[in-house]
Amino acid sequence: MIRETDWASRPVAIVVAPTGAEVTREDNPAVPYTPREIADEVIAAHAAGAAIAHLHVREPDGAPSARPELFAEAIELIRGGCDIITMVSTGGAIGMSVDERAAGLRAAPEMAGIETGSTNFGEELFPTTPAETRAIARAAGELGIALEVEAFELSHVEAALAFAVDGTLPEPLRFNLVLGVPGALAATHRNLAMLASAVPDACTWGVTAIGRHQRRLLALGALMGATCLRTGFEDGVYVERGRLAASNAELVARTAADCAVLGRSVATPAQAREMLNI
Ligand code: KMH
Ligand code: ZN
Repeated sequence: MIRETDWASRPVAIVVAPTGAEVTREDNPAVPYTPREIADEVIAAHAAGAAIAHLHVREPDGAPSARPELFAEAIELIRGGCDIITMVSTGGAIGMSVDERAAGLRAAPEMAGIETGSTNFGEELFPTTPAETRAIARAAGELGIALEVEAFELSHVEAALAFAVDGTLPEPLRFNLVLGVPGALAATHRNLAMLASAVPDACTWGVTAIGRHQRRLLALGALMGATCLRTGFEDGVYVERGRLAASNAELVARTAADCAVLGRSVATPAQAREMLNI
């Protein structure tokens, strides 16, 4: 955590989430599906300033996938092109079993996201029981994979702190504060302040904001001292009102430019590893 008086003293790590599980080429024709397409988008995003890639994989027709070989192929291709930090989702897609959600761990990423509670997700339920959090944390721990808590609600931050106390989650905790999922916390400055203030000083936190409020919420996060700011097609397909982003790299470049205006430099992957204690 950056002390409030030192808010501009450390660089900010831009996270690119290139494909997610919900957006499709009907939303934006540039959404990558195959491991090669995902890797090319990530390598270009790294060149534009991204330090971390948050990965989901897809079947060739775009359906969200839990096949470990697709994660492994994407990560191998990414590592062949740049030194970005690879992070797999264990949120997966609505309806996946916990085993399917954990499939990416077998591809030896540096990091994985982890859910510490349940929420509505649009019209669906996105459930994660305490037993499922423990199972994913155990699998990641055995493989030496660093975890980031995906917090969609205040209760997810509080549950993660309890999981640190009982030893389920290793410290220091890393939080991604996720705003704007319909059915969960809205993307407002009050909600960001509320979540960030629940994170203890010893932890790091970043911001994800879904949809049209993303740019404003990431800027607020930059000013509040966030360690990470996430962008990419998983979170929104427009670069400005009415204009689709041509690529994930365009979204990363916009975020990097906004950080420069706000007085935050952009972290290299090596700097991000140091800040996140990986
Ligand atoms: N696709 C969502 C159901 C995560 O990556 O951890 C879950 C998700 C969150 O995208
Ligand atoms: Zn995700």
